[in-house]
Amino acid sequence: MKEKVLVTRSSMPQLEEYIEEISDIWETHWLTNMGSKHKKLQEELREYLGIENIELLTNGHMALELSMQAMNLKGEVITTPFTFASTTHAIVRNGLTPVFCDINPIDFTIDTSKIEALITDKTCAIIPVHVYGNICNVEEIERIAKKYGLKVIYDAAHTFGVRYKNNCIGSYGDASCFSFHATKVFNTIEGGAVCYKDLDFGKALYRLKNFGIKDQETVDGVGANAKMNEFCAAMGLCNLKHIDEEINKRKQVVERYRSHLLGVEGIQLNPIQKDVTPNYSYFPIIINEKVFGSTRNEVFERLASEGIVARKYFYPLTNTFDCFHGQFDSSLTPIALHISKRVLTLPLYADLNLECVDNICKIILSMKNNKILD
Ligand code: T4K
Repeated sequence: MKEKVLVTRSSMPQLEEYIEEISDIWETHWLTNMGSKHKKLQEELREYLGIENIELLTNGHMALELSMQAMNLKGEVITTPFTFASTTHAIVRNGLTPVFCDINPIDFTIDTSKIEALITDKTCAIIPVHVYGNICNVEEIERIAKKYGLKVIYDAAHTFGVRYKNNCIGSYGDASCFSFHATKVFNTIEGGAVCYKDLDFGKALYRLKNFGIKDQETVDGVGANAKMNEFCAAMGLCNLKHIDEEINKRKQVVERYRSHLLGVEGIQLNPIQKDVTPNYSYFPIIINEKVFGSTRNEVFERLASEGIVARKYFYPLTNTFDCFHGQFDSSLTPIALHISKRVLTLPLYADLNLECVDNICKIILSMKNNKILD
């Protein structure tokens, strides 16, 4: 049977490289709780990203949850529903109320022209998402946040290595939360990090990731456990050595997709953003069925029948999730609703064969003008 092509595949170092990196753990028996690999990875990331403050955590979700907690946020938070469950769940799990702002139809990030109308006297923060590695309008968000005295926490789960005007994307806002999950451009198996400016916030975050423990006899916060362990940090140290090469390989894949799909009527591609150094983390396409002649779901099914497992990231919108029992009205975010019904994220990873990309595009293009819809 032909091997399936999945939406992504984790990047891994050579086995020998990882074994070498973890071998001293068998001498030290130091497995977790901010050990030497944790410290080394933190240092190396600081240098690689060109950022002053970074805290490592167990995953991107805890990065979000604990960042909100460390800021002691209360009330309403403006965010978008076109994202992974994590963003909205982190808000709700902090006892905060998400107020959903629509996205813009070009890069699918928060539509900054619609933020101010959603601000009330209960609004405490804006939590925008750099979705697919596309960066939000950070300058406009900063202007609004300053004007209304709001905190800004970016969900930067997709944006490892992305730079804007040559600055690390993590240097914008009060905090930026990265995911180092297995499916991400840079992975530590499971992992995450927060880049931040305020040192007091950093101290609070550090405590929260370690049960609120200040020292062996003082616990001054009700913390969680979100410490990155040494095996995850070791994976990060190995993967970081190859990250530029990995991103470059992803670039080749993206360029191959674009060479086939750019300009095809009824297919919208992810934009190339001005002044942005991208990381090529996802390859979403938006299928306008009326022009293309097949729906997103038909293309999804057809690819699946050929063993190609694309994904509908991000469908359904988080404001339609069953767990919220109809609490939110997705018709108030019409662009997000429209895009979520038409988006398909195609397979993308560093070692994806370029002939495979040709084949995926051939299948998609064979579905053009399948039928004319009214
Ligand atoms: N904010 C945003 C905007 C996010 O997208 C995410 C995570 C977060 C916050 C939270 O960050 P973390 O707490 O996860 O660090 C996947 C990932 O699990 C999730 O990290 C990611 N976003 C989301 C967009 O995608 P699923 O449920 O689609 O994963 P799954 O298991 O279906 O895997 C997708 C494909 O990845 C598989 O078909 C094959 C490949 N894969 C998967 C795993 C688990 C591998 O190659 N290796 C693996 O180990 O959520």
